[in-house]
Amino acid sequence: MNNKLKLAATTLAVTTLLTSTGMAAEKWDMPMAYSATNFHSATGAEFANCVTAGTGGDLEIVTHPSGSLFKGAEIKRAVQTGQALIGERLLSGHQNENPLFGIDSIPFLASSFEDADKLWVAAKPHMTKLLASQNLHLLYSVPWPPQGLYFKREINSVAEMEGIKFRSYNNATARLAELSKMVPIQIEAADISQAFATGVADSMVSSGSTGYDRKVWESLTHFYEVDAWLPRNYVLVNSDAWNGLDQDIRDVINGCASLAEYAGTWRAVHYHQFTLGELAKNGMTVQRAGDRLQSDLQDIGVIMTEEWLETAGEGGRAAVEAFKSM
Ligand code: PCA
Repeated sequence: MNNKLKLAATTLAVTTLLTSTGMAAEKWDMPMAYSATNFHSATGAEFANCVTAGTGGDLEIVTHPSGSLFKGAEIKRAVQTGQALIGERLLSGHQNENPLFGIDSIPFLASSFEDADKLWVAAKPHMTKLLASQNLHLLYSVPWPPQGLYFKREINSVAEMEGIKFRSYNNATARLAELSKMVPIQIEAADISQAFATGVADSMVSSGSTGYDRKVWESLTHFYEVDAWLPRNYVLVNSDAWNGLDQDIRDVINGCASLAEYAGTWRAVHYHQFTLGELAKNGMTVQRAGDRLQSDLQDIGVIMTEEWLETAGEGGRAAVEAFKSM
């Protein structure tokens, strides 16, 4: 066979194969902000496989972790505008746009997995509505493990935190820094190993999971369990793209989304203890915050809760009321 003929034969064979196995009619790239090894990214990858397999390849979803397609701060806009049709984002990163996005980051309002689930149930209708008004369809949401404090030295009170450079990831974390007289610096999780290694920041509030994923023991020494809140990641779909799908495809996506929410939450619970153990194994001091530090932080929590409720609007306040009555 000459080369042209060979090419034509190969093309025909490939086309026949793809047609007979159900060729991917549509491909959606799914930007995600956190490292591939992170449990949210692993859950997202399984969700994507579930949809691809469940639709027989009619809709293929391909995840792009580590902010490789869009950085965390860009993902929501990318999905809103259709540059990506699906993506995962820490919505509290958009609290300055609407306080409701920060409902999961109010210190000590919901500080266990159980309460975080209840808060999610209470907030979901309001969040769904808000996102719908922004051309976004909310698919599923998974919590991060409880947030604790990382430092480069022993800390026993908020007074001892004065002047420390503090890595923040949303409004609430920046406000926490201000109220404790630290210096907030907003940095995406993907960039924190570098920030700590070069002294751009010396502390943060985050989960054991992020400390483990980013190997922060290379720079930091102490993790204090505070259980301040459990922020959430949310998987969003461009509303036009969602509305354009056949109902049977949407049914598959919804099924995979429920599974992902359940599996991701399960992972968060188990990953929490595992990652705290790993921080300790790698030389960090891991312990509950002392009474003084904990009560200082509770005082800050009271201020932040009041501030949030003042700005939250009816939807936010109704969600908090509904949560408290559960
Ligand atoms: N990790 C993310 C958000 C919350 C968490 O535990 C971060 O530090 O950016």
